[in-house]
Amino acid sequence: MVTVGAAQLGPIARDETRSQVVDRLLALLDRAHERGCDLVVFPELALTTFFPRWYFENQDEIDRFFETAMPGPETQALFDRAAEHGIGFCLGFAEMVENGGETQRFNSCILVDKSGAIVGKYRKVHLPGHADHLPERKWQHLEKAYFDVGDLGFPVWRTMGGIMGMCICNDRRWPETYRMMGLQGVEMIMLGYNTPATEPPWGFEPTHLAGLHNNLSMQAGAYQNATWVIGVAKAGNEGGCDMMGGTLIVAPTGEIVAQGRTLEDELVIADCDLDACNHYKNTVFNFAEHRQPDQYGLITETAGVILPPDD
Ligand code: ING
Repeated sequence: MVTVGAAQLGPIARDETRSQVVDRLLALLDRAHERGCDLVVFPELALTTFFPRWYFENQDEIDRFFETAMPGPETQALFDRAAEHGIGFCLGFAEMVENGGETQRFNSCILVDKSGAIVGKYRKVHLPGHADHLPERKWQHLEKAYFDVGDLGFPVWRTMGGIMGMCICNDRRWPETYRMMGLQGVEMIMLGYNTPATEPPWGFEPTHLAGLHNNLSMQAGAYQNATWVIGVAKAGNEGGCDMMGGTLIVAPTGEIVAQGRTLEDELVIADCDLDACNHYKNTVFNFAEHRQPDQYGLITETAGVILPPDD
């Protein structure tokens, strides 16, 4: 049994300092401790505002939002408090690394165990939006410009008494994400998201669809891979842009067992029995027994659609 605290964040202002944000994360950790949580899941880019919504002229303006060390001077307090409480956590942040003389930038998250050790890292694979500045848009969505595509695949780790995996935001909309971890026996997938409520990257959509697509994606991923899914929002009005809430905890049955209510810092808690995955993993979704991978070639052979020949 893992008692999970989905630690939703309200808006983070563009000029909010790292230590101001870390203070908010510490308050959520303390509350999680009071409530007996084993694990806390923070959102995507939990240390800064969602900066890809703006176009920046030069790189050093963008780099202000990145961490060059994790833990760093301002985030060490988070690791210390979590270890003090004996709570593991998942944290999303913008990661800058030097790799063979080249600077790489990723939309990343880490999994830290109850001792404060980093046991896993994931780098976002599905980067939505557009690579070029689109001045006619009310909001940009420049993740393709600001981040490299994640290069760590979809790993899982044995920790917290189970098999844990992570993904980030847009990843949750792609069934491949869940299945890659499902094929490694994952029992809990943690993810954070920053999702505009009314203005997706391509323009207006009826507002009720944001919630439907959020829940649909994660409930399907959970059920079809017999895993828990923890989805945690950065919510509220950030710099004028309304971000959806909808933080939720989904059981391997696909049922939502706990849901956020607000657009602010909010801890959503549920007792997650990892053994609840076993029924479906051994029956409906016993992959070894029922899947026919030799029939699924297209799924990895092509990125885009291959239409049938014109008649
Ligand atoms: N944000 C959004 C997400 O996938 C988006 C992009 C918004 C896609 C609305 C579809 C609809 O939730 C990030 N950061 O990936």
